[in-house]
Amino acid sequence: MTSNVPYYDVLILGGGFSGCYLLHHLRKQGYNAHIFEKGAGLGGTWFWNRYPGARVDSDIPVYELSIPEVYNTWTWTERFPGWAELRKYFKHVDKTLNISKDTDFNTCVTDATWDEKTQTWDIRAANGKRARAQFFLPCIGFASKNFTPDFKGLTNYKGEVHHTNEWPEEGIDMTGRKIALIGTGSTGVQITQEAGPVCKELNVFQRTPNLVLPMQQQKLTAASQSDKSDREQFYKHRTDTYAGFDFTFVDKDTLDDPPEVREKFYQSLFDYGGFTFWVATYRDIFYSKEGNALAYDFWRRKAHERIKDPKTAEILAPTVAPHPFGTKRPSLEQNYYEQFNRPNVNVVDINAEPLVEFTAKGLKTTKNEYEFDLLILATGFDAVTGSFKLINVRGVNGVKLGDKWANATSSYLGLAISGFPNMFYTYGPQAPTAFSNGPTTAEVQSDFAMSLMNYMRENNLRSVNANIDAEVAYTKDINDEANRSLFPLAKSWYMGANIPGKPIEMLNYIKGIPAYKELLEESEQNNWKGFTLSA
Ligand code: NA7
Repeated sequence: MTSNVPYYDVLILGGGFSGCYLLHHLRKQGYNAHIFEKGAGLGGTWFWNRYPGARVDSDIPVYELSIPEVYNTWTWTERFPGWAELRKYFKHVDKTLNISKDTDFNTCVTDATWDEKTQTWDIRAANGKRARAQFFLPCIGFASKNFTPDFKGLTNYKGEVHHTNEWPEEGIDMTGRKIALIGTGSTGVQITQEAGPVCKELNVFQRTPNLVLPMQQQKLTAASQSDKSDREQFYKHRTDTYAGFDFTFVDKDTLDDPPEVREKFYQSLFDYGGFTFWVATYRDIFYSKEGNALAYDFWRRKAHERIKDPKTAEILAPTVAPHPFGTKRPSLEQNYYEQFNRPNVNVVDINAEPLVEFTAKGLKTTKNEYEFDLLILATGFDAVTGSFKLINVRGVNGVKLGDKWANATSSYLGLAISGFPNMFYTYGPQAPTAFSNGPTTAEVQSDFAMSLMNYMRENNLRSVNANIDAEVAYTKDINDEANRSLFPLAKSWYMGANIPGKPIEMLNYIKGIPAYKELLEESEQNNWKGFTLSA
């Protein structure tokens, strides 16, 4: 081993939910574990996403770590906390667990190479830091590589322009500004709600309407969070639900209920809020065209009740569904539609008037010219697999992960990749990632990885590699299930369809967390089925 390169049992990449959870538990179990983190602070996605209105779409207390030292000493102020509160939470995590002690910040890893001779990973960062580790755990989230479309003439535009994922740390005052916002994903929806009330003018350029759901935000008191005696059970229960919440699909198909019962049920989900209308509704929502159309019909009626101008209503909630409900991520809203009732807020349907080019002062479409002084690109991410493309990962025989995945993604159990030994990733490709909240899936996957590492330590095993046949079978199952579902009917980041040229394939495990957990358990209980372990 090169003497001046630090050696760790485990090198974790990223200090978000997974990274903090893993570092804490690994240290407790006697591992010499360390984090390399690109940002200047902990929080992962919550370190980078600080645009106005950035807020989590999963509610409290689902959306937190199940570590007693942390949750017993923390109270939230809102059911769906915003980015500033999540940043404070991560400061609290650090204060409680001292994650920083074993973290190198501002350390953006560029290369990770498996060294067959020493059976270790050689990890290098842009700032010159380097480490060797027996295990390499990329915990880089599914939205690290942001995406700006190749808009014609974008560099001609002389005003201020920001991608939401690179928002200035000092913030931007949107008061009195003339703003153009491109993108109506979760980010675009959240910005619209903040910009509408304060800006001089906001034009929202929409390609696909977001089938938004009512958040039903609530303020939380400390008193309502004082009894935490059932938390252990609560966190366990998260993993018994489809998407890692405290609610899950009902055991019925849409047409099992008569119309009046269905209407009441849908309304109750809207009243409860959050993602219930998506993942605590009828179990056939992602599989039955007929059932899905009924959900869309209810959703559309609700949207139209709130939008005054019929033309605007038809753009935001069209007669013909842009895609089956929920096959593209719905986001949560608090007063999204009310923004479009303001005289200063306008939605531009870029299917009816396509973008032509940017000019020094604004943007030309086929029908109009828009002038603005702030351009906000809420155009999303090269999601799920994109995070890995930022790193040159090389496995056995120097094979590049980017080459292996060039035409199709493959993994075993959405956490290991054949030919990349001793590497486990969390909340990434082919896991329940897009259909679960971060803390839940990160903990399920981290627990599995730690069990496997413990087994290896107890049995003096040095390396573990996913078997290629297990990987092929797992990947086939992901794709077969997607093809049985309605997901391929939407152009979404779930399917890689938001990035020009990216292979179209299901990037997530869509059968839900309980089914996923069963696969992990099956492997563990059968002598780590699907893996080859070596001394
Ligand atoms: P999303 O959900 O990927 O949204 C990106 C938006 O940008 C979406 O409305 C896109 O329209 C739009 N877009 C992308 N490319 C273009 C072009 N070329 N022209 C016009 N509009 C475009 O990203 P977010 O940041 O909102 O959310 C990402 C995830 O982070 C979110 O789902 C949460 O899980 C957290 P499209 O819909 O593709 O027609």
